[in-house]
Amino acid sequence: MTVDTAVIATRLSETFVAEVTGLTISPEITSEFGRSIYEHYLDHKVLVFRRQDIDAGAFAGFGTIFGRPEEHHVVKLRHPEQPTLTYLSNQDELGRNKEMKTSGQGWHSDYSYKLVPGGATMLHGLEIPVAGGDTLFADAEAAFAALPEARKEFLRTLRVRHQYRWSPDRTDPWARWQYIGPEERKRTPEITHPLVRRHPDTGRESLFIQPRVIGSVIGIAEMAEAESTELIEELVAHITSAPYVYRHSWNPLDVVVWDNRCVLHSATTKDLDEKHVRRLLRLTTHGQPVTPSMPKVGYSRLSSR
Ligand SMILES: O=C(O)CCC(=O)C(=O)O
Ligand SMILES: [Fe+2]
Repeated sequence: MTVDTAVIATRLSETFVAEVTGLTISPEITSEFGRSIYEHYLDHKVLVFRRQDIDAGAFAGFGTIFGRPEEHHVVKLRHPEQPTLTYLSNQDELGRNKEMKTSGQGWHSDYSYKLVPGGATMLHGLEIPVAGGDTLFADAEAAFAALPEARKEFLRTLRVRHQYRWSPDRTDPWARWQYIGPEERKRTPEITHPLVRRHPDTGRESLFIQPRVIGSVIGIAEMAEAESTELIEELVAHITSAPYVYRHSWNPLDVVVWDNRCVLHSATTKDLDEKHVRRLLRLTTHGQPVTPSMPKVGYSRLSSR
């Protein structure tokens, strides 16, 4: 773990998640402490900053610490002045359809169905209900580390088939496939990623898998469907079991950033009544191609842990 006296981070969960105290996000903080904040992000995987009464510009600028911010491909979802920001809301606004209000529900890593999946995702809680609407996080790196060596060796040989909004059963109300048309399907072809990935900065390995329906996962490549489904369910149950899960209960003005390269997350907004307004600003950064578990060479920051 890196020692940094300028930025204080306090662990909130056994294996990951820290709260950074004593700073208010600003362009100066971003340029002066960006590097040490990034180091804490690598160490803790999820960072929480409380009471950030900041504008959209400061939030967008802060996001550059965690990678190159992505502009959302749906233009009408973008913030009017900051194209790298979008709103996440359970209200009817900004062209959000009913389905998108709960689209973060269910375990996933952002944009895992893309050839280059997401890097960081950062949220700013603008309006937060008094109860409900928590976000769950699971440490897919600690979950992998805990497996027996022989199991790790086997899992390292596997690849996973992903496709945007894929679902084994299109009549399932959770099957998002039905919301996209043939053109969008063509633009989101099936791709495969290694099941065990190495973090591009730390060199640490993690499980890159999520539930089939929610997570746009077709199955394990070259494995019979029943066996593949069983393995996916077993791994997801392991990653999302109590020792590896942190529940973030939002307060207004919280900023939370997580590393999609080693962490799964899930919204819990499905049962949140619309009269309890929940609005957050969102920024994501470009990730890197998913690298399989090769020998530990060439990483910028190999952890000693
Ligand atoms: O609304 C939430 O709690 C999380 C939403 C989500 O999955 C995301 O922003 O990527
Ligand atoms: Fe997400």
